[in-house]
Amino acid sequence: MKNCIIVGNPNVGKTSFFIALIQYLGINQCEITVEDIYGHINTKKISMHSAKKYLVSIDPFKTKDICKIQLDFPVYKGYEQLTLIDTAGITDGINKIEKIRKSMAHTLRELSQAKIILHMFDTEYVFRKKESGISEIDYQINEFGSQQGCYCILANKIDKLQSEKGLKIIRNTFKENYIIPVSTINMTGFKEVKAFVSRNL
Ligand SMILES: Nc1nc2c(ncn2[C@@H]2O[C@H](COP(=O)(O)OP(=O)(O)OP(=O)(O)O)[C@@H](O)[C@H]2O)c(=O)[nH]1
Ligand SMILES: [Mg+2]
Repeated sequence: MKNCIIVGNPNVGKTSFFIALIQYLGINQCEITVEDIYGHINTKKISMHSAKKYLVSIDPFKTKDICKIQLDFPVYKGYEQLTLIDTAGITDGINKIEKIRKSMAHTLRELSQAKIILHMFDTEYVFRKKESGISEIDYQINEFGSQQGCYCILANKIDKLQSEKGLKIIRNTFKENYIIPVSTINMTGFKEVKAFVSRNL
């Protein structure tokens, strides 16, 4: 089965987007498989409403386990089976907290096996930090994804003030890549993401 992974720095909006994309596909309740850093696997039935409540946070490093959902993804003439994967945020350097270090290693392992890569940025954060808002690990994910093929950048939080300026910085930095501006709050960009995933299945 093909898989599609959502990766990026902490707090860029990966989990919010993961849940919103599932909802956008018309799924309101699903089975989420949670894989923790010790290799324990737990499957739970969860409504998208409670998923948002429990899995999203304003604090970074909220997601430490890998969350997967298997779904029938709409393609041109029907459906293809797809595993959609939400991951722990990754940053440069070696984090002091062991659990965070292990969760990042887990994310990188999943990334190396992914067929479709959605690499997310927070446009408003990039605007605030300018070019330094794009981390070394982002460049490395970009290089890996660009070689791998089915890779696109999601420029998230485009609803925020000044986010368009952050988007411009991302576009100037990654000129060769397909970039989709997204807002999970306003539900914009989802049609384009769906089309991108669909044509890579
Ligand atoms: N304005 C705005 N806020 C967003 C958007 N997407 C997510 N957020 C907010 O950003 C914060 C982080 O969202 P998460 O979905 O937990 O981010 P994450 O990338 O999964 O974070 P980690 O799991 O910690 O790596 C939350 O407060 C969300 O409500 C968006 O499109 N627009
Ligand atoms: Mg998360």
